[in-house]
Amino acid sequence: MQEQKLQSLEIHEHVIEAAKRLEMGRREFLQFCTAMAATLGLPAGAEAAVAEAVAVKKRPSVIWLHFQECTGCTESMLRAEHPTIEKLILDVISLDYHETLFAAAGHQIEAAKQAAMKANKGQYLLVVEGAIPTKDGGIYCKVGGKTAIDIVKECATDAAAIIAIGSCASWGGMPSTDPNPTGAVGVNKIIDKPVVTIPGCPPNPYNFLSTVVHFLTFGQLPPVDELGRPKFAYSRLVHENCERRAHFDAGRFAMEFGDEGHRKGYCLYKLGCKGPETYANCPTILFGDAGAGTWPVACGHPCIGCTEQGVGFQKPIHQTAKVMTYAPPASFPRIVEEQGKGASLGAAAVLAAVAGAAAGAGAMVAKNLGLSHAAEEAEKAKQSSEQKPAEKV
Ligand code: FSX
Ligand code: SF4
Ligand code: F3S
Repeated sequence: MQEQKLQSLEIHEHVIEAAKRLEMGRREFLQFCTAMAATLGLPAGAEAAVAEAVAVKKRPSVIWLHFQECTGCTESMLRAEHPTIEKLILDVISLDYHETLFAAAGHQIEAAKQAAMKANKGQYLLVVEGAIPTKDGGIYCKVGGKTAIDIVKECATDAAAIIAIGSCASWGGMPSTDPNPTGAVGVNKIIDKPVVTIPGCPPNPYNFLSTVVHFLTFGQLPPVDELGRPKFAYSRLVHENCERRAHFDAGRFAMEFGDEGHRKGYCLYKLGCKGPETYANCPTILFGDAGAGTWPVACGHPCIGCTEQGVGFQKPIHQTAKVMTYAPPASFPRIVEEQGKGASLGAAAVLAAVAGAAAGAGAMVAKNLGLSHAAEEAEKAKQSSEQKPAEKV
């Protein structure tokens, strides 16, 4: 049934055009839309709405501001090993102002920003990267003679939605580390509109892309937790999906960097891993598209809790984490829809909160995005030749 639906979409002219524009195969484009729908926790069939939105809808204008930060958020979007992720991001949005990426400078770029805000009044997405210093009237970060505080307020006034990208913009991040000399805070401390936060230092570009695709498909940003983080990405602890979890449960720990336990891939809890108190989908979504093992713990470094306010950049790296899942919680969330009332697409957009396993499915496709068809075929051939002797036994 699903297969048939995908086949009928494959010959849709908008899908053909979109795939061509993105230099992807039609099947690859639809796989991407299916993965995106799964990542967002949408019901079966939603990939058609996602495909239509990406293929047909007018790209939202984006005003992207930079304040106190290292530009790692932008770098993580643009430095994918293969060009696909940043190509997708730059295809689904119309980037009308971005200080790092724009060739223009000075009055020219200021004028471009004002023109974009005027032309897209009430419809543009405001993306803020970096913390906002509040001490001494906000003088520690100024652009074009205006403080970061004034710029955020000005740009937020007519924005349709606001995204704080990275831990700095979400809650102050690294610039707010004690003693926080500039009084750095997140965007939500400056304006009183809702702010969707995508923390991480840097954040995962796939989470940003999924958030924007949700906005494009449904005209609103995805459901968030009490800290403003999209639930599809931040509802599970790193510890829940960690590949070293069996070692934690069995009491096998690395005690020092480079010791036998570390070399064998044992759990990093005793080296200060904050996975047990950090909500993020790093182990399922991974970073870059280099394949398995591209996230901190898999590389042998403890999670420092970079997505978690009060943990990342606050708790010492070697301090052991508060374990929140030692005993099963008293109640678990429902994992199946009640019989009789199928969720509508609109309702699912609002309720798309429980996406732990689905995010894994999305990650698998995300991981493969950009790999050439030939490389995939070669990998498949290799796997099947490796399997053959075993079948004979
Ligand atoms: Fe850097 Fe972004 Fe960290 Fe902050 O990411 S990667 S310091 S979250 O604002 O540029
Ligand atoms: Fe993984 Fe860290 Fe949890 Fe160990 S403590 S299982 S390394 S997340
Ligand atoms: Fe950050 Fe921990 Fe993920 S350090 S990138 S939340 S594994």
